Amino acid sequence: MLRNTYITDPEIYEIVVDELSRQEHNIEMIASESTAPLEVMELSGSIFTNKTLEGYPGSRFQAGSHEADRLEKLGVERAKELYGAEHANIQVYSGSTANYGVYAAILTTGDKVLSMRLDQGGHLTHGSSANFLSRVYDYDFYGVNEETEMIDYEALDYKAKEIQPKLIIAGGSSYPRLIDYERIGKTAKSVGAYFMVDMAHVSGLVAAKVIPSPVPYADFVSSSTTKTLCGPRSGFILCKKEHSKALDKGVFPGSIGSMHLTTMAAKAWIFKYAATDEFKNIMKQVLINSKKLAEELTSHGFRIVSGTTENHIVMVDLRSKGISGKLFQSALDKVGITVNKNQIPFDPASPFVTSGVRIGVTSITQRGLKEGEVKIIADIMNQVATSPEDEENLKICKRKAEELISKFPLYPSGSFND
Ligand code: DSN
Repeated sequence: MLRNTYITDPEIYEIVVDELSRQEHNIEMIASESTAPLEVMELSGSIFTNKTLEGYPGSRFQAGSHEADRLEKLGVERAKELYGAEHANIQVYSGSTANYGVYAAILTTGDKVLSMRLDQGGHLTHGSSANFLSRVYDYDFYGVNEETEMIDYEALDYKAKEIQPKLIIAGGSSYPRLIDYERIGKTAKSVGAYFMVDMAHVSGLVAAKVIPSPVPYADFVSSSTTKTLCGPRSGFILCKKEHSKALDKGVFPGSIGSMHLTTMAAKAWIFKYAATDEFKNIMKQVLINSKKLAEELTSHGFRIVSGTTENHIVMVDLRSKGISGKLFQSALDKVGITVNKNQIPFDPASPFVTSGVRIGVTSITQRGLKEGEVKIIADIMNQVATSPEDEENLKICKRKAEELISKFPLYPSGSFND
């Protein structure tokens, strides 16, 4: 691995090798993460790094685009085929820039946008006051019902009629339930709004057809490729044919410059792989593992937000255990289980402390862990939560976690030997 860097920059080499070791020896459960197949890694660092290119196949701003044109056309066709979409743009660099591309395509300064609150499951790029776009567009928000902790569709509909937004956004980063895309699509239609779904978190589950797809109902579907899709650090957008010209213009030159052909190649690869039975089986197991985790944690007295999960995310309310998300995240980190603190709906704690954690099961499922191992993880989590500041307890838990994960290699042995 990194043969040349090893010679020219041992300092950087060592950091990367240490990160490989960290991932190998830890139980990675950040819901936005997955383990990229080796091909995705190879392609992400390919010779295409050297190529600068803007525009679209047949209309480029730089010469020497023949191979890149072939690549982009192939990637676009594969994305369309995988998701049954009428049009795809695969130039964006991430889920965030995918969203920016859609905004650039259809919005102008001051336009009203209705999206899901960040602290109830939405995303930073959907209008959070911390994001610069909150100063460009006029965002308003819907959320979840306080009792069910599921999207309050009636309130959403009411709000849409009241504010008459130009765009309604569904999807986000910490919503553990399925979303009724058809229903929100109808609301959008009834007020003459565009409907965009940010499916970044669930795009692998959608590709594998183990949960419903937003594609038939949304004008635009944005996504990153690193989460359940298990691809490179990048993004893409799907849309209806009627919006294709506006979207492509919104992406380039509207919101990005030259494309990243390295990750574009890796995206094209993952779009093919995601149609295989191997990938579909992993996604099926993701759903089984997340349900199992929710059940096991419940049996240990944790409260699961909305009572269960219908995707790869388990949102855990820690108040019944009398600990904060910050403390639990840090204690689990010492044990070698990586999760992130996260606000839960109507959280009295700040985003820096939080009453909850968000747990994802994609990476562990890719490594081959099944229900039996998920139960062991839940048991360890419970033992950590019982005495999160007792170093002896954490040492015992760490040994258990290491013993478990050591049986499931991150990559096949020898993958990085060269
Ligand atoms: N939105 C962040 C997350 O879900 O973790 C990064 O994608």
